[in-house]
Amino acid sequence: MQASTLTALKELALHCARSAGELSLARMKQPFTVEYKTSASDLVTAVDKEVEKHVVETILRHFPDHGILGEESTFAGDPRQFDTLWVIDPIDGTTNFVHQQINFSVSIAVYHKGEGLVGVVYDPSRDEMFYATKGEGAYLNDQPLRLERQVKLEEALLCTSVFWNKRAEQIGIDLIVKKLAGKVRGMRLLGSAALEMAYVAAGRLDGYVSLSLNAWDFGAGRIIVEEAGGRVTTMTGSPLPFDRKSSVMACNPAFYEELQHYLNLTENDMADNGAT
Ligand code: 2AM
Ligand code: CA
Repeated sequence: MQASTLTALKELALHCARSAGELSLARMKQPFTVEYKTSASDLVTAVDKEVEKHVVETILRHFPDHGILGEESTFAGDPRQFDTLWVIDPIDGTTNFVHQQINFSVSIAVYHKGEGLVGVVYDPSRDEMFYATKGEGAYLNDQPLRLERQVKLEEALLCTSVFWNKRAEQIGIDLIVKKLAGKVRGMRLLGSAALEMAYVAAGRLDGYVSLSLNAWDFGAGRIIVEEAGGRVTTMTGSPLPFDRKSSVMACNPAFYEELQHYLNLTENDMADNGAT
């Protein structure tokens, strides 16, 4: 890929994230409809749908042959049929958007033949733009992000998500809540996976572990953490997929090995529990 193409992708991703965030903020001030997707704890609003439509139209106007994997899009085909795939979540943390009006984000990633090229996570309520381009480092509002502090596992502040997949719940409760929370300095749960991963890159959190996330929840955050010098894999240490559900472990590199060893989770443990 040419450097000029990479720059064009980055610029468009930043533009889309900012305009999507501004649209969410504007719509938040007016009444909007909230629907249940699968249950009362799985929400979608008219704003999620409108913002995603706006982002998709903007991308396809510039790059009509690119693919899009978006949370609210009814995507019928195989995402791998496209060389270049945009993985987007118009509002990551919809429940926070509805209840708190803070702690939600726009997440936009660009993958080319499975390789993460651009990741952008924008928090419109605080006007914080986290972004990274492959090989060019990670930034928060143009300030470089670099995970240079040597953090020990017992000094780490970690974050997790609720355990969406019922069958993954047991691993979540046994390993993350009971075992890990007692080992580290503290555990948090903010409710936007993309933002939590961006915070790992920024050193506000030292690590993020979660089961059963969707590709659009971690697609951008993963690139930002890696470009900041962090480690990102599944919870069993495998490379993260870019186009399907997965568990996620993203953290300061100083304790990554110790954390993997401490959890000692095998692919069989995951499979036995139907977890990802
Ligand atoms: P969302 O708000 O875009 O749905 C909350 O802890 C995190 O989990 C958010 O990133 C949220 O994304 C995501 N999430 C919500 N429902 C989910 C589900 N059923 N499966 C996986 N992730 C989900
Ligand atoms: Ca969403």
